[in-house]
Amino acid sequence: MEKSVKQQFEDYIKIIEQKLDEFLPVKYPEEIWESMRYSVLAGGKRLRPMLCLETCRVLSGSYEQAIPAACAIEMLHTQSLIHDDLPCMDNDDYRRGKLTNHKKFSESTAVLAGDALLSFAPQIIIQKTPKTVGKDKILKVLEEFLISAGAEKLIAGQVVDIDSEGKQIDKNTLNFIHENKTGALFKLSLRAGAILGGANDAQLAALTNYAEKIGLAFQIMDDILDVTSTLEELGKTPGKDALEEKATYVSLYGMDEAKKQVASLCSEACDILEKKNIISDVLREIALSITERVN
Ligand code: GRG
Repeated sequence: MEKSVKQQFEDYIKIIEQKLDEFLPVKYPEEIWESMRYSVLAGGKRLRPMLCLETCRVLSGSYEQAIPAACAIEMLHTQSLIHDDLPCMDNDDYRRGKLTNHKKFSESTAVLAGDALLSFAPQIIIQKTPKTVGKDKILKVLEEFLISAGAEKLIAGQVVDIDSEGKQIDKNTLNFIHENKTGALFKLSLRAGAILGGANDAQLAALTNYAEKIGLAFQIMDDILDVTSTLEELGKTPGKDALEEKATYVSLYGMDEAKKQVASLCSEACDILEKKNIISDVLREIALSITERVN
C-alpha cells in the first residue's frame, strides 16, 4: 500500500532527527559539541534535508546515498542561523522556539559552534556517504556545498542584506539577497539529491529550476510572516524587518502582491516537475504548503 504524503513527511523527519543525533557526537571539549547539538537538534522543519532525500529517491536513488549530504546541509543551514542571530548580525534572542545559541551559551561559543558546524558538515559527506556512490559524485556534491556556503552565495546574500539595511534598494538587489541568502541552500538541497540519485542533465536542470522557484517563494513568505505572525508561531521574533528598515517583498510590492507571487511561484514549481515527468507527492506538497506555512 502506498504511504500517504503525511506519513512520508513523518518518516523523513524521524530519520533526519535520528541521523543528525548520530552524526553529531559529544566529544571533548564538551561545551562546543553541546552547543552545536543544541541548535542542530532544536527542531526546525527539516525542509532542506527532506528535499535532498526525496530528490534522490524520486530518481531511484536510496536514502543511504543521500542522508549524509542531507544532514550536512541541515548543519550548514543551522550554522547560518546561529551566526545570523548573533548581536553583530540580526541580534535575536529566539530561534526555533528556544533561546538563540549565544543567549544559551555565550557569544564566543556561538561563533565557534557555527564555525565548527561549517567544517564538520563536509566531513560528514566525505566520511559517511557510501563508497558505492563513487568519488566523482561525492566530489561534485562537496563542490556545490562549499560554493553555496561561501562568498559567492550564502555569504554574498548576507553581506548585501546587511549593507542594504536602512537603504532604498531596487528589485534586482532584493532578488540577489533572496536568491543567495535563502535560495542557495534550497538549490543545494535539490542538486545534491539529484547528483547522488544520478539525474541526467534535463532532470538536474528541472530540479534546479523547481528549487529556484520554491526558494524565492519561501523567502517571500518569510517576509510576509515577519509582518503577520507572532513569536509563539514563528519561534523567532517577528517585526524585525521593519525595525531594521529592511526592504522586503512586502515593503516593495505590498502584501497582496507578495502573496500572489508566492502562489504563482509555487504553482510554477509544480508545473516544472510535471513537464519533466518527475512525479513526487512530497516535492509537490512542499511547494504547495509554502503558501500556507505559519512558521
Ligand atoms: C555560511 C560562513 C557562512 C555564513 C553564513 C549568517 C549568514 C552567513 C547567512 C544568513 C542566512 C540566513 C539566516 C538566511 C535566512 C534563511 C531562512 C528563510 C531561514 C529560515 O529557514 P526555515 O524556516 O528554518 O526553514 P527552520 O528553523 O524551520 O529550519
